[in-house]
Amino acid sequence: MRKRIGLLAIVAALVTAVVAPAASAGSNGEELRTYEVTIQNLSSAQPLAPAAIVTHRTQYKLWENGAYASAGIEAIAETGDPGTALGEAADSNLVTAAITPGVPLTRYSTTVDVFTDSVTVEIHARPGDRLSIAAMLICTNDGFVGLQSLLLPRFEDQVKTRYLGNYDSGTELNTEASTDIVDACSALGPVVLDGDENGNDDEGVDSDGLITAHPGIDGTIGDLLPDHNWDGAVAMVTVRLVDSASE
Ligand SMILES: [Ca+2]
Ligand SMILES: [Ca+2]
Ligand SMILES: [Ca+2]
Ligand SMILES: [Ca+2]
Repeated sequence: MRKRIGLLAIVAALVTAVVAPAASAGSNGEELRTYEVTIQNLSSAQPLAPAAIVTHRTQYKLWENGAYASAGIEAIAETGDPGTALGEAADSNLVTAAITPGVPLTRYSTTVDVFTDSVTVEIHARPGDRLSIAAMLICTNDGFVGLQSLLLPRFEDQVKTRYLGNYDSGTELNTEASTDIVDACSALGPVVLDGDENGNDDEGVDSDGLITAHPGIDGTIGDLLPDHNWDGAVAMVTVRLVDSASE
């Protein structure tokens, strides 16, 4: 029983804030649509932290390849917590809804305690809205999977499926050292790291780079191993319009 509580506490540390929907939508009389969003972990190497899922107008950017990470994306990439990013999104009048499923995704085809490798949520959007997603690659210094501005399906039962890209937020050096990696990597990852549970140093290894494609895990320079490296896409999203005229 002690082990179970320990795991849940470690995983709960990934989410300090459960943010309500931005919910400014529909105030100008536009109908809200309801979408079903499923995120699937495809990787046996990397668990994923709770995602930030945002519906928004075209001009809004949750994150952008080649740009600086926002404080919210830095927090997602370094700690796994989507709360700051969701708060930033909810403050924008370009955002319709900003939510998190509030659960991590285990590695492909595995279950750890109450957690599994996919999650489905419903989210509201306005006609013409886009969908963006970011979630930490847990066994990295500052890696995340991201979807950028997918145009939502227009017709009921129309399904869109996309792979998420793997990115480095540019905000922490890739030491691959256990002291710099969130402890949930041991709890949910492919191997228990030496030295965990020992926290997560984000300050001593700060960097000031841009968001780029993630170079992957070296597996020899720190405590991370080749087992933590991935080949291709780590996550996939499936989006379906389930109700074109919600309140
Ligand atoms: Ca940082
Ligand atoms: Ca980095
Ligand atoms: Ca650690
Ligand atoms: Ca760190």
